[in-house]
Amino acid sequence: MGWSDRVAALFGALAHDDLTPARVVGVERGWARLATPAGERSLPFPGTAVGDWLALAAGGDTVHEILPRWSELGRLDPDGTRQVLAVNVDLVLITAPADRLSSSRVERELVVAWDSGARPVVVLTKLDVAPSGTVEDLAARLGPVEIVATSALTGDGLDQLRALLTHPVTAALLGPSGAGKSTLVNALLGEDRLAVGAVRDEDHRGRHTTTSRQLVPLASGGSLVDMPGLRSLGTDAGGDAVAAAFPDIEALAEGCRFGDCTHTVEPDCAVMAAVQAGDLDAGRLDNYRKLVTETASERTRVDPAARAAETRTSRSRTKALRRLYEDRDDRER
Ligand SMILES: Nc1nc2c(ncn2[C@@H]2O[C@H](COP(=O)(O)OP(=O)(O)OP(=O)(O)O)[C@@H](O)[C@H]2O)c(=O)[nH]1
Ligand SMILES: [Mg+2]
Ligand SMILES: [Zn+2]
Repeated sequence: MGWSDRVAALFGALAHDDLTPARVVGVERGWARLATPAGERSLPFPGTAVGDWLALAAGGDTVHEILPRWSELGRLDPDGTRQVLAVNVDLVLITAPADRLSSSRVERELVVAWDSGARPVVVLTKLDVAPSGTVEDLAARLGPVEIVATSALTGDGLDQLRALLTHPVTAALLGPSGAGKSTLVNALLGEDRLAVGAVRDEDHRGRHTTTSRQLVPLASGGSLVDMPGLRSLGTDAGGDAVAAAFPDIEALAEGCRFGDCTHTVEPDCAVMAAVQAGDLDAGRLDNYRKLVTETASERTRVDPAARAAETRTSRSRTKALRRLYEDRDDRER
């Protein structure tokens, strides 16, 4: 379940005998479902999230400590409260269904994913029903992010996913209801373990089949958090997460006349010039502006504790970004 040198070091730093490690694989109404060396068990323990590493005290009946988290995937729910979805995740798999593709939703999910401290990978699902050119169009819109095109039906792209999901990687599936997240987990498992539900005929929306988050170990060595599809995905992400999701616009902005150009009304705006020249999708720029405004206004409402947490995750985010660019350099070489 993702035990690694990093977790061993965090655990060892507790300098306390008689502790047992455990990983939170499910959370329900104040109870945490745990994977422990002695098997699965549940403890009444609120305040934890799927993916947490715990140190259990002797006997294993009480939680001595929650180990420090290296990433935290979260959202602002519709009433503005921060909801933690999964923690200690290395990869966020953003599932985008070909039968109901929304590039702006994927861009929002990329911002949320970068803000978590984990690395995002876009997973196009239902490739078997994708009109031709779907992958190319999506890649053109999203710029330099990794995209894996999959079909649970034909098996396309599953090996590519398995290659990402090796030990000790923990990944989380983010995406709308009906995107095929649980179907993908079943396909990777090779068995129908998780419930899946048909989408509505008229608009291909899902019916919210999955109702709780759970961490599932895979034969490829990694583990995967299946999540319920989210209707809304508000975010107070930091500016660097927005920048990471829109590296093309950030690069273009270097050429604007004003350092604080908003790419709306300013003269000599290199970003608007790129749209005019057909080099940048106008919808992408609109969505970028929207996300910049939304995240900035949400951030002004956050409390000091949230701000401190922001500083903590930004360090791992920088590392994740550096890895992305190193990966890309490797490929180009
Ligand atoms: N054609 C096709 N259909 C698929 C594929 N993957 C999933 N589906 C269908 O999409 C529908 C939704 O799949 P689910 O796996 O339940 O979707 P989900 O993302 O888990 O949805 P929630 O649990 O509601 O968030 C089901 O009818 C699946 O059979 C695929 O690769 N190709
Ligand atoms: Mg599901
Ligand atoms: Zn500009």
